Amino acid sequence: MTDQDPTPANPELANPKLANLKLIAAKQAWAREGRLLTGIAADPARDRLPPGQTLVRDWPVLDLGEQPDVTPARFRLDIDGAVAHPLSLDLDSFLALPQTETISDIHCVTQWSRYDNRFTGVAAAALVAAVAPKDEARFVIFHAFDGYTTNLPRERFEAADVLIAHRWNGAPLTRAHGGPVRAIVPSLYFWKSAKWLRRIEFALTDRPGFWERRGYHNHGDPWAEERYS
Ligand SMILES: Nc1nc2c(c(=O)[nH]1)N[C@H]1C(S)=C(S)[C@@H](COP(=O)(O)O)O[C@H]1N2
Ligand SMILES: [Mo]
Repeated sequence: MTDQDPTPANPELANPKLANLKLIAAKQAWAREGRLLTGIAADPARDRLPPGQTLVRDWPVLDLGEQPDVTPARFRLDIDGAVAHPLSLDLDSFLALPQTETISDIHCVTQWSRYDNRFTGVAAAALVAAVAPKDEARFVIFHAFDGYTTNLPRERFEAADVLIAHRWNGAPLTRAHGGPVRAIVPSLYFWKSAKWLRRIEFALTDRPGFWERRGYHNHGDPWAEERYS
């Protein structure tokens, strides 16, 4: 892969299993063909379901097929890059930060949406206040324990609804859903919400992540149906 990132934390991602390679290739082909695009306009003030989405009640699991076992001992969250005060937190220090609860809707690019997810965690805005990014740091890159990356504009990350979450609907996040700690960015398609979060990097320049380099939209607003680039 044409990886502009440093070496993935997990060598399995650099060398995924055959079944996973096939899945990734299939999704890349969908992106090339513009599958799932409806072109229907939606108004978030009036509608709750973005165009082309279907409501589900369960919570599907989607990832690259390698779910890392992030034990409390292995867990580390670095918040660094173009910041004045970088942080490196173990799980206890992360859980000791002021906690916030949000209720948000999930919109996945594969066309399912799930309403009213109650997440508990640390507000992204609180982390921003703690590390004091430089003014020129316009982008945020999430890095995950499975080697996954995804990018977003800093103003999307700083929004009040963004959470670095460790609980969902009252229970600890399961390993399948990215536990112990994942990002939740409700205003963008769910591929931007990195599971098994390892590092939050503030960057001066934008750097497309795993799916963004494979044909997914760089920004990913579900209301504008920004599925593919
Ligand atoms: N670390 C990591 N985060 C990830 C992914 C991944 O493969 N690895 N997949 C993304 C995609 S494509 C989706 S749709 C959501 C799925 O989250 P869920 O399995 O909790 O529904 O996680 C996103 N975050
Ligand atoms: Mo996805």
